[in-house]
Amino acid sequence: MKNEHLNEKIDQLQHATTDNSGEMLTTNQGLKINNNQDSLKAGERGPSLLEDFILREKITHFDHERIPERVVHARGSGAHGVFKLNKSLAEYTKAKFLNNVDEETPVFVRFSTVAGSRGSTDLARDVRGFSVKFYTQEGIYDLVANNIPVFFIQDAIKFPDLVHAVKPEPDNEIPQASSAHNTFWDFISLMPESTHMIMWLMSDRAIPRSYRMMEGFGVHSFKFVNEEGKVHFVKIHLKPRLGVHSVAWPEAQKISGNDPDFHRRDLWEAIENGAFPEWDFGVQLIPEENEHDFDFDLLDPTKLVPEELVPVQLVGTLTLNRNPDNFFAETEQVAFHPGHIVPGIDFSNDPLLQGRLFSYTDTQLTRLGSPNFHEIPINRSITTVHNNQRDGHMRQQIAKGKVSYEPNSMGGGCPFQAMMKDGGFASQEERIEGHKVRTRSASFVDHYSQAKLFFNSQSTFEKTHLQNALVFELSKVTIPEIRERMVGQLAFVDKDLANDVASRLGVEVKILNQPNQSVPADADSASLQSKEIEPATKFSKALSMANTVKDTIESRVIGFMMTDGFDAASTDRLIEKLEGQGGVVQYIADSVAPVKSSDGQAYIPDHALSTTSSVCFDALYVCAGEKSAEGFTRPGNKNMTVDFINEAFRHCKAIYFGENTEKLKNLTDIALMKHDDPGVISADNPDANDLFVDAIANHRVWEFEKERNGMEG
Ligand code: HDD
Repeated sequence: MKNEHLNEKIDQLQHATTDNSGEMLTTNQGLKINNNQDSLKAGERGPSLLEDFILREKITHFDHERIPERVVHARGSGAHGVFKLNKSLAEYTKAKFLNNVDEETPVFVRFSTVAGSRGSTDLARDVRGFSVKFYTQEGIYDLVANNIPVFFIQDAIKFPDLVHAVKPEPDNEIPQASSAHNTFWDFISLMPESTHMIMWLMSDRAIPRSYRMMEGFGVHSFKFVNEEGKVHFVKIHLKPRLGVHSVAWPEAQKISGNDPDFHRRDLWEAIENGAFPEWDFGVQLIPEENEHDFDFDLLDPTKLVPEELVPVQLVGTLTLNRNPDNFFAETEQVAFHPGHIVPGIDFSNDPLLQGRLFSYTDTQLTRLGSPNFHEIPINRSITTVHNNQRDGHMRQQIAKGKVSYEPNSMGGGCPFQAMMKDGGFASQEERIEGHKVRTRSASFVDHYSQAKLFFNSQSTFEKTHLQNALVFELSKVTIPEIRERMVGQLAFVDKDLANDVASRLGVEVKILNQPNQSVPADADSASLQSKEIEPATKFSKALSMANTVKDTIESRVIGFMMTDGFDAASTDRLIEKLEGQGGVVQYIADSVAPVKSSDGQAYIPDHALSTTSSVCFDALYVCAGEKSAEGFTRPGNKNMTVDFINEAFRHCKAIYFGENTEKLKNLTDIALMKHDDPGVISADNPDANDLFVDAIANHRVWEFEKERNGMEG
């Protein structure tokens, strides 16, 4: 499968790829090794000898295998793919890869969580990174994006504070991969500018079902510059073809125990199975002269541009179609940088972006250990690199000749500067006038109106989840003043939200006229205190996951619960239907020993009941047959069967009972439901198979969550 997706970058990587098949073992110097089992000793039972260069080389290399993990976004997974342009943007940008329709640009994408260490769980409540390296014909363009369109802070100078606050606390290094602790909320409660981002972080966007079901956002306003020098501000979007979907928070916590690699595995398996994840690449374009047309500042990274004001134009497709050959060489060593741009793309003066432009090269020097990190195969441009930079640790390129300076005559003046018409990069000329000041623009001071816009745009169940998340997180905060201060912030977003959270935390809602501690010592703090403002845009459909794609079951995992004697004919019919639409069917049984159907066929289970959990499936089918109605029969498994179904039920998944399994259904909480629930399907309905497909595509019946959890009847 892998070789089917060759492109210029993969071809380049293959020159650096080794294959051990049929080869003899060697040292790093190419010497063939005769014994890899024993060290060289003075006598059979004597001490090992210093002379043993084979032992020393092997152990030395091993001792140095680890490199520092990323200071943020340490936990990640990557894949290769391709970007295809469907609609030319030549009117707006001269970037070639955005000009030529049907041109394909190789990409490498890395998804990540932010706060956890390299080995932490995928299902943490967290922002997800979504970095795309475009290997264009004009050099590398990196889109270093997140799955949330805004950020916590407005100025890069606060980034170390933010990260220190969210990372494990420095005295005991607890908790891992979690924002539910004192230092994070202490900081946030004193940073009103984070409020909008906090709404997103507490929403289900922060617990995605899959990397393949997340949006990507460039966050900052960047600039597009066309051939004539005309400038547009641009916000970049990636919209998943499978829709935006999440898991439930209690589910996320269990997945973290059952399969901490859940997202990594999901991405890997989807690509191996040929279910290539796809995103529409979209842009919101704002002519430079309209910069000030909004009631927020385009340079403020805590604000989004509502799609109602500027629609997203879909212009390309991003497809991931190849897993890496080696995690460390590719996914770990890939180095992204928002400053890697090509002609036709430029930076805005967003102070968060400006600080990022320094940080990313700097961090690679520590992480990858050398200014030559661009020579690591995954980081290499597909265009050739010519300059007078020389030497440094681990230099790969062999630059010929005596000349390593410019201007020169000895090298014929080469390498020479490129004219703009030949693709030479020239920064967009921008008139800047001003005093040298360390201050925040007054246009950045409204911190609540888009937080309100986000909250008000959520469906009822999404608001409930968001409230529950705040209660969960703040319940882990042990300092009452922090809880109180945070609830005071929430009151600026929505009074009912603040009241609900406060009552469940046992604190009072006080609209604290607190000093804004995120302003400089000498500033007039009142002038920088965010006012309570009504958002100009009151509702934005694109902000709610309830309005996302719900017409495909592609790559959803459906657990078939089977016991000996189950009905093969109806099971096979359903499998054919589900797999025909891209669903992934997995068998769950008493144990992994083969299960025999009523007509004597053997089915090999993918999981034993005790080795998996319902949280790892999108939907369940109880195979038809009277024995299924008894539940799994191995001692102790009957209760586990009922618990398994009940748990899927509480998490609002589609559950389908095959013929003659009513008895089992009646043992579960489903029997207590008073209303018809489209997520519970019985074989006596003639359209049962179709209804099951619809219910899986719908992702979850969140509308029935309260009733399914016995909170409403
Ligand atoms: Fe960052 C990594 C995204 C603000 C400093 N960042 C990193 C990655 C993503 C982002 C996706 C992982 C890259 C990978 O997969 O290797 N960062 C963002 C977004 C931001 C943002 C969307 C705001 C809009 N970041 C930000 C600021 C700073 C940094 C303000 C510093 C001033 N980010 C870094 C870093 C990292 C990083 C320390 C860690 C590892 C790396 O760069 O390569 O330099």
